Amino acid sequence: ASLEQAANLYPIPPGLAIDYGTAGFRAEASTLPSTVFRTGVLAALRSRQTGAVTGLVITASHNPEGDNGIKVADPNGGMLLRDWEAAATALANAPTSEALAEAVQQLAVREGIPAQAPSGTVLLARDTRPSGPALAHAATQGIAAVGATVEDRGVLTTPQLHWMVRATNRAEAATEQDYFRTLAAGFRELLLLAGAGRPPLAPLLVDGANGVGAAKVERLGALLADTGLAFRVRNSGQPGEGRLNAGCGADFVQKEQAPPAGVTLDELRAGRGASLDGDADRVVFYHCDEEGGFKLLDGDKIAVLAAGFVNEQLQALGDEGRRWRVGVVQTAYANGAATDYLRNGLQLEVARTATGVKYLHEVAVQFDVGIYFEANGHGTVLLSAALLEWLHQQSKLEGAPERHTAVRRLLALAGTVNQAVGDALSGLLLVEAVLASRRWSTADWDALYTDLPSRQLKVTVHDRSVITTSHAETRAVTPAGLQDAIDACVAGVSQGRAFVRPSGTENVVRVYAEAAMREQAASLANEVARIVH
Ligand code: NG1
Ligand code: ZN
Repeated sequence: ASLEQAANLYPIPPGLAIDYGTAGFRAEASTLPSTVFRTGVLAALRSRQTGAVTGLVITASHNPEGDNGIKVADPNGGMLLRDWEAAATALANAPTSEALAEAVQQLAVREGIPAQAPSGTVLLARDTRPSGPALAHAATQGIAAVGATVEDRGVLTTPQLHWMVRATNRAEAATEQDYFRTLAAGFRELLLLAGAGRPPLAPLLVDGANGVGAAKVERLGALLADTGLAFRVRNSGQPGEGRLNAGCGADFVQKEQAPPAGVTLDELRAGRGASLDGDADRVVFYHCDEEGGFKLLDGDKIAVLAAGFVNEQLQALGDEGRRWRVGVVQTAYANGAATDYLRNGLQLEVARTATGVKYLHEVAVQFDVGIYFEANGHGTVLLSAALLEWLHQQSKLEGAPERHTAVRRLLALAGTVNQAVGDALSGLLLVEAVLASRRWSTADWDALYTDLPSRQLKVTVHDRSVITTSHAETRAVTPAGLQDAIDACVAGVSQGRAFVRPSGTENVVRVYAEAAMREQAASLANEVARIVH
């Protein structure tokens, strides 16, 4: 009865039809209280089932300030188990409080969730959106309505909360301070191992998207000031700066291939820049190239940089090092030139999955070092438990200095790089540390391979679900004839590639095209968009 009573305070808005989607619920904020309350219930039940803490983050990531949403962190710190996504959608859409109670009952039976103890614990956080506090309250009420405990961690980035869930369940120190200390310690070690001759770190412009990441980057920077690391934060969200994700942030910069508000090309001549998204789980880099143009270094470039570094360390460990499997996981949006460089330049295994980091993560954990980044900058580097244990053993043995360095570098990487989910703050440190170790400029990094020109378009259609795909979304299965028509457009285009897929987060169909020449990529995208219309 108490669940129903509590749920009555959060009635469903008329006509609501909401889906858990690729990375949680997302909508205009005023429509969300009932959904957030019910997701609180769900996260509590998942905690009770597993006897471990789960997490909730109130955020709509790179979407406009008026939107909000909620993401669930599973006990391992990753995203909600996929089997539970349908349950999340069912609870959110149950038309009445009675129907909600019934859906909860069914879920409890199906999943074998104990009725009593353990009651469950949920860690809660939110980004800086004005609608955040009220929605956090709704989540708290949902968690409490099924007798679970909430630990409100306040304003955090999405990856910070995921990191805390993972650490808590591993019985490790799990406060925000511990998070910063762990990342910073790994970075310090990597810099130390870069040796005495390394040039000082160049200042890095960081576009905080006017979101939660800005203040967190400042804190991380303060902790590492003595290393020479200097973040110059723009779009910090302070009074006088712009609005969240408006004309700035990783999504804007990646899609527009242009500098964010508050950053000029001139400034980029003096050093590189990086943009975070609204909840700081994505990061992309950029600089001003020799011709004076804006040049993006996206998630593919980060993956290549990380993969080359990891690979080199394992090679330095000889036959024993080489037996560990390194794999890079990409989506269809990965630039063809990046895939080619990984496979043929670095001779690494490349796997391809559908869009959405949860799919990439699932494949990445099957490797000893799994590197995954979406082109949009969302990703991480995961080291397997077996590899980490071996590295710990190796670190205690005497050995050649190069060997020791390689072992320590890989161990340090596992601390610097968030092992739960993709994390923009980790991404900043990873890139700075690898560039320093290699004594590379942004231009050196960028020169590893040249992106094929590409173009992305959005097409609004009456019903995007008529498009279904196969082969990691690179082939259209329905409607009949669509794939043949796309093939006909691509035929004859030098290095041409194009695909369409329904977005999992917006009511649009996305079109992607790449080709040897910029004009060809653009016209290929336009032609394919015309077919979809
Ligand atoms: P959709 O809307 O399904 O394309 C977008 C991004 C994904 C992922 C999710 C979740 C692109 C092309 N797609 O998904 O990579 O980040 O949002 O945030 O960038
Ligand atoms: Zn995000």
